[in-house]
Amino acid sequence: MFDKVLIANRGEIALRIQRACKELGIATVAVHSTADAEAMHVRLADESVCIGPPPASDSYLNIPRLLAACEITGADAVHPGYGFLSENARFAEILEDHNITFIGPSSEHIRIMGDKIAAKETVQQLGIPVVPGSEGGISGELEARKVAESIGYPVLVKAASGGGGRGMKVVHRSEDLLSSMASARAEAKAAFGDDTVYMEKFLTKPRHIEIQIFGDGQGNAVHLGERDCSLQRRHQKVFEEAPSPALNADSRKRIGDTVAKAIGELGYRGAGTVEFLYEDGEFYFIEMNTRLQVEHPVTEMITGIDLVLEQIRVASGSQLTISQEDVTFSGHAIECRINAENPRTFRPSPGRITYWHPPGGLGVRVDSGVYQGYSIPPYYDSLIGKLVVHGKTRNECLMRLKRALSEFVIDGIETTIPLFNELIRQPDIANGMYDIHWLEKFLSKP
Ligand code: MV4
Repeated sequence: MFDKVLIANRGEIALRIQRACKELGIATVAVHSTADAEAMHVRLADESVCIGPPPASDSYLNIPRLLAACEITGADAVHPGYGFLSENARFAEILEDHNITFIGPSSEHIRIMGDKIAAKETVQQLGIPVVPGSEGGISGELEARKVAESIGYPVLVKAASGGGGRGMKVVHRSEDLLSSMASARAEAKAAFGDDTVYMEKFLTKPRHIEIQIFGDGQGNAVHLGERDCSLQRRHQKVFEEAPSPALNADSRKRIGDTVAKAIGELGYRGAGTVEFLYEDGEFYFIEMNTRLQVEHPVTEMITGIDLVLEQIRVASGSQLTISQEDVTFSGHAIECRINAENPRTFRPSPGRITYWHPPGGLGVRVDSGVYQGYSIPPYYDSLIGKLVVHGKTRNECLMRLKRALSEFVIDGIETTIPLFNELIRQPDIANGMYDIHWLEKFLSKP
């Protein structure tokens, strides 16, 4: 096991990782920018190192500075959290070259899944269902026409280096195909320096359902069920739940077993998420995330498995101690992302928290990195906390969520809490009847 872990992140996830380290008896190193000197993750760590000025490119994303912090403190492993360098294959590789363990998958698996075409080919070969479309990238106009005609309009042109919704173009009619392809290519070139694009059938009203998986890099892998993350705005998730109101136990087991088998064969190590679109009873792979995700607590609440603790264990060379039969699902969990933002426009609202009273009680978990009197700096993501609620049934979970939201008081800044108070009173949400477009439609109503 490691003696000392450096956490290359900030905010609630840095605290979350510290908690797992503490339970394992591992010392923690916080890194921070000058803007984060007063942050909670710095106060709670055993040691801290200032790694640069506020812009992330000069601090949390700066590999030489992070390496220096490892060197100074003698950390033997790095946990990247989510965002920042968590899916940077080069960072994982450099750490390994310096005999520091990257708590995550191999750099090779990060690289494959970062290339959306390679990812799709890889998982398809392992038996995971994918969206019908081009085989690999599209080179010529003739090929584009052929593929579009064979899968039928509407089609979606996606950037190979994209992901998370960047660099996509919907094409409704053959007349628009070539011009849309050209603009998708130009956008991809400008954004990622790579104009490779591929084509898929455009699914018009899917849900976003992702399967949490966990492997030990030695061929063993389990799935921990799904999360329904369909409530999103501009590709930012807002509200996530497990199990999905759209799945039954049979379809959960079928897709879960397929994914776990594939991930085991791949020899994948650590936590990962296989993202699907789900429409008319069918699953279609879109992407795989090779990191711990923001919404991982939803899975922890219904399985009782500490995902970060398991990440650290397998990174230190341990085999998976859980088999698929050991994974049991209990009740329902919902996460609301508490952002320092206007609840209607989502405009960031940094500033001082003059009053902070989080909810408590049975089945209520608040993961946050802030405190009363803390000033939220304007430089980073506006997520300041996550309210995660568990109940025996979805109904009990919703009742408890309503109660917890009513207890939550945050003064001095705007937050997304009022939006959640509104959402849980919508019949479609209460009934679990929503797709990936529901939230934006709701927000566009006067
Ligand atoms: C799609 C799609 C419809 N059809 N692919 C957006 C983010 C990226 N992960 C994939 N995305 C989509 N891919 C096909 N073939 C619709 C989306 C999409 C979406 C997906 C998940 C959650 C929210 C979304 C919002 C808009 C579009």
